[in-house]
Amino acid sequence: MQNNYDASHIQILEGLEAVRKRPGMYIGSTGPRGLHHLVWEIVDNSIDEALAGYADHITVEILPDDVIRVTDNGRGMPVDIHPKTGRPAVETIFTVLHAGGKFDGSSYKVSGGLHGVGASVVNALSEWLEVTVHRNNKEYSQRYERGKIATDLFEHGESNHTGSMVTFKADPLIFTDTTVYDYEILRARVQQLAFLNKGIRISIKDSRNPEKIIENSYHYEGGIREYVQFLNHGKKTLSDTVVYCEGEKNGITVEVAIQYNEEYNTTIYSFANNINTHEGGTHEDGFRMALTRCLKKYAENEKLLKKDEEISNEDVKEGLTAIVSIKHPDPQFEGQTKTKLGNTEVRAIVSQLFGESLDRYLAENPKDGKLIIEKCLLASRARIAARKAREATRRKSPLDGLMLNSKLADCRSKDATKSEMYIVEGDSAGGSAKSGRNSEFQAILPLRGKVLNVQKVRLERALSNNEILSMIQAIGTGIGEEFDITKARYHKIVIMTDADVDGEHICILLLTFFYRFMPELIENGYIYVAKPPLYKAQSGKMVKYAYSDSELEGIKADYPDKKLDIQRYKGLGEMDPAQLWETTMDPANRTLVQVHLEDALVADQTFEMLMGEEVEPRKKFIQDNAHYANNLDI
Ligand code: 0RA
Repeated sequence: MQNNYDASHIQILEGLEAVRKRPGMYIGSTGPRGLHHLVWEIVDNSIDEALAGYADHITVEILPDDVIRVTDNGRGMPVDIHPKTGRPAVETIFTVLHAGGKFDGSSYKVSGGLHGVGASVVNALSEWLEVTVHRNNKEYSQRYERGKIATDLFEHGESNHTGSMVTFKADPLIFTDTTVYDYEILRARVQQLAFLNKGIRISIKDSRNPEKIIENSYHYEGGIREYVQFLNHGKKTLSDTVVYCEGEKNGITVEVAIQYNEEYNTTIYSFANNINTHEGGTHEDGFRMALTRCLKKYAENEKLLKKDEEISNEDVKEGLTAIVSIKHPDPQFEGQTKTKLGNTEVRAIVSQLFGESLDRYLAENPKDGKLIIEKCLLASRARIAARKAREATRRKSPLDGLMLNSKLADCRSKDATKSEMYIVEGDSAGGSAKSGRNSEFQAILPLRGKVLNVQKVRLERALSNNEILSMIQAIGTGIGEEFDITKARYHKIVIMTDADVDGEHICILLLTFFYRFMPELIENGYIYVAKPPLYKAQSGKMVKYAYSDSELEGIKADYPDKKLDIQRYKGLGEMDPAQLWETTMDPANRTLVQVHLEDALVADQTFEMLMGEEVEPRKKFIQDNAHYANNLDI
C-alpha cells in the first residue's frame, strides 16, 4: 500500500510539474486572460454541483492581495479515502491531472471551461491554495503550495451545513505580467453564467479595498429569457413576449430564447456547456435552419406573401436577438479559436426542438406572427432594392470604383505583413501622427467627426458614411460576402484615440464596427488599440512617461529627491510629433493591446448599454471605466 502510494505520488508531482513548465498548454496563456481563467476553472466545478441539483448559491470573492475565494453550498467535495491511492478524494481532485475533469465515469462535467482542465491545474499554478469542505457534519481543510501538499487533510470538528470553499493566490512566478484581477471582467462573466444557468444565484464581491467594497448578485429564474430581455433593453420590441424553447434529446439539453426588436442588426449568441461559441457551429446552424423554415412556412400558409415575394435566411435576421444554449456530455470544439461546436447530431436536434416551439408560438400568437413576417418582408424589400440599385450602377460592390476624398496618408511599403495603419481621432492628432510616424511602414487615417453608430443602421446605410468608407477602402479587404482577408493592406490596424471618455467612446464604436462587419480582422489578430501615456513627468532634461496612475506613483517613488514637473495629457493633440512617436508609435517603446473577439463583443454590448435610454448605467460606466483600454487585453 505504502509503495503503491509512493509510486502514484511521484506521478502526481510529475503531472503538476508539467503544468508549471508549460502553463500555456493548459490555460491558454499566462497573461491576464489565463489569470482570469483560473477563476472559471474553480467556478465551473461549483456550477456542475448546482446543475446536478445540489447547490443553489455560488460566491466569488476577490480578497486583499488578489486572493480568489469560490464558495458553494453543495454537498461538499468527497473526503472519503480512495481505495487505490489511500488518499482522500478531495486531495485527488486537487493533485491529479484530470483529462476531462471527470472525478469518475458515472457523471460528466457539463460546464467544463474552454480548456476543461480542472482544479488540479489551478492548484499547480497557485502560490498556495486551500480547500475547505463541510460534509458529514464536519469541517475539513487542506493546504497546497505550488501544487504540493503542504498539510494533510485535517478534520476540524463539527459543522451544521454542507458546501465547498476554495481559496487561492495565483503564483506570481507563473503570472509574471500581473496577478491583479479585473472586477468588471469577473462580474460580466458571473452575470452571464447566472443567465445561462437559471435558478442559480451567483454573487461576486471585491473586498480588496476595505474602504470600497463592491458587490453584485445575480439570480434569474427566467434564465436566457431574461438574457434576451437584457440585450433588448431600451429598444422597441415587436412583442413583449420572448419565444422560449427548452427540450432534451439523447442526453443533449437545448434552450433557445428569441425576441425581435425594431432595429436592423442581429444579435445571436450561442453557447455549448456555458462556453460562448463565437464561431457558431451545429447548434447555431440548426437554430437558423428552423427559424427560416418555420417563418417561411407560416407566411405561406397564412397567405401573408404578395406575388413574387419571399423570405430568405437573411431576412429573418434583421432585428433579431437570440440566445442558443446547449449542454452536451461530450462537446467537440473546432475552429480557429476552438469556439465552434462540431457535434453533427446537434444540428437536427436543435432544429427539431426549436422548430416545434416556434410553430406552436406562431399558431397561438397570430398577431405577433404577422408582425414578425411584416418585419421580414421589409428586410426582403430593402435587400432587393439595394441589389437593384447596385446592378443599375453596374458595380459588384458598393465600394468598387468609388474614389473617396479620404485623408489616408499611406506608407511606402507594399508588404502588408510589415505595414501598419493608425486610425487616429481628430485632425490635430492626425497631423502630429503624420509628422511623427515612420512613413516607410506606418499609414495614418485621421477620422473626423463622429463615426456612424453602425448598430442602428443597415449595412447599406453604414456604407454611405464617409469615415466608414475611407476605413474599408484603406483596409482593402472589402466587406460582407466579398470580404477577403488576403487582400488586407495592413496586418496591424491600430486604433489610437484620446485617453478620455470621448476617446473610449470612439474606440468602442470602432470595435463595434469591426465586430459587426469585419470580424475576421479581429479573429486574425489584426486589430490593436494603442495606449498613449496619461502623464509626463519631467525634471530638467529627464523625461518619463506614465501609462497609468500606479506607474506615475512608481516614477515619483523612484526619484524622491527630484522636483518633478507632472503634466497630465488630456488628449493626443497635446503631444508634439516627436513625443507621439516616442510614446505611442515607436515599435520599440509603444504599448499595443491586441483585440480579441470577446473584447469586441463586450464593446458591442457596452455600446448597446451606452446608447440605450437609461441614464444610470451610462453614468456608472463613465465613472467606472476611466481607462477602458486597460481591460482590452482580457
Ligand atoms: C459529491 C460527489 C462528487 C463531487 C462532489 C460531491 C462535489 C464536487 C465539487 C466541486 C466544487 N464543489 C463541489 N461540490 C461537490 C463526485 C461526483 C463526480 O464524480 O463527478
